[in-house]
Amino acid sequence: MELYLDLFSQPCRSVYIFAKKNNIPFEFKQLSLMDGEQYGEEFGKINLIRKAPALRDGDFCLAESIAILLYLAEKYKTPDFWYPPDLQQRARINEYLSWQHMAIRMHGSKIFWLRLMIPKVLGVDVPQDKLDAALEDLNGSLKLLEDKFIQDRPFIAGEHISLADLVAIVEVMQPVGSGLDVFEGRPKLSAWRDRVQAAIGKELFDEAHQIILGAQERVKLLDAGKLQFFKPKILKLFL
Ligand SMILES: N[C@@H](CCC(=O)N[C@@H](CS)C(=O)NCC(=O)O)C(=O)O
Repeated sequence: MELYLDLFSQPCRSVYIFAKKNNIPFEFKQLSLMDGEQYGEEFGKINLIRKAPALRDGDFCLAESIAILLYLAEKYKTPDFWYPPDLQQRARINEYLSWQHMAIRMHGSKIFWLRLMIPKVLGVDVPQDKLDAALEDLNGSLKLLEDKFIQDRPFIAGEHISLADLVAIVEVMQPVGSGLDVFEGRPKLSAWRDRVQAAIGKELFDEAHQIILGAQERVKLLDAGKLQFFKPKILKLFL
């Protein structure tokens, strides 16, 4: 089985951590998003959506991180706590997985792009009012993560880590990669992060996040000229 991944990407990190943590055998196929490899001919045959992560298992190709996580969980019969059979626990996880795309994911990614990628690609700083508005959205999502999804439980679905926590933590770490400490002043979120990190294992957590936590330095070294294919997307999505 092949997994096409770039650990700069949050959904790639969730798939990577899940596969490694559960000792699922796979070939790591590095797909460099910054080099535009998602637009190459070879990757188009794997995933026409042209996003990472993607999976190939024999003749079977699959896109979308949540679908990939569920495929891996079912195929390799991973421990139940990741996606419990209990109706309401599973519903709680599905609720989080359904919500997060347009909330934490969208707002955390936006901060990462506004603070780090856009100044690099366009050569200009993003206006402060855009940054303030994006931060307000992210703060709103983080508050919902704490108040609605974590509440006073150790993890989103209760006593154990689940796919919901895994998908949540990788997204929460994305703005951190741009130098924004989202844990400051948020003891509940910090304590949850510590529990998720311990459940995953610090070594694996750190390995998966090494690239994003070094993003400020890495982005400085990128050649802006080679990133211009991102410009239309930036103008449409972020500015
Ligand atoms: N809903 C998809 C999102 C995948 C996605 O947006 N991947 C981004 C990286 S985080 C990507 O491949 N972007 C490349 C591009 O847009 O050119 C999933 O969960 O897998």
